[in-house]
Amino acid sequence: MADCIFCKIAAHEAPATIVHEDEDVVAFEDLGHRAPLHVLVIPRRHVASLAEADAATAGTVAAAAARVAREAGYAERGYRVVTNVGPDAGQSVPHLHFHVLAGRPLGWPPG
Ligand code: DGP
Repeated sequence: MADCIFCKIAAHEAPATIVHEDEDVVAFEDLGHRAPLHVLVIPRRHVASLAEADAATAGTVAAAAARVAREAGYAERGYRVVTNVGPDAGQSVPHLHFHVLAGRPLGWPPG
């Protein structure tokens, strides 16, 4: 999608610190860094949110999120994977992304 910042990151047309990429997904550090590990995992193909993703896309992104956490060393200690959908959840970028957060105790419920 032409004016989507995450599509541009996936196409290497905008800067990002990419920690993993393959033909289906790209994982890169979140600019906001809310935890020692804060990575966003996105599908390369533009999908606005989880509400519009098919099962294969959602599953591929979820599996990649777990892989990012595992490869960063948080499999035992734990981590959180969350995706915001729509305005009440605070979704600010309309391209499906799973946040992977780890490295500190994560409060529950989230704000
Ligand atoms: P959400 O609020 O769930 O839509 O999360 C969007 C996240 O995307 C937010 O934590 C900040 C991050 N973000 C927004 N623009 C950029 C960008 O250009 N580069 C990177 N690395 N992260 C971004």
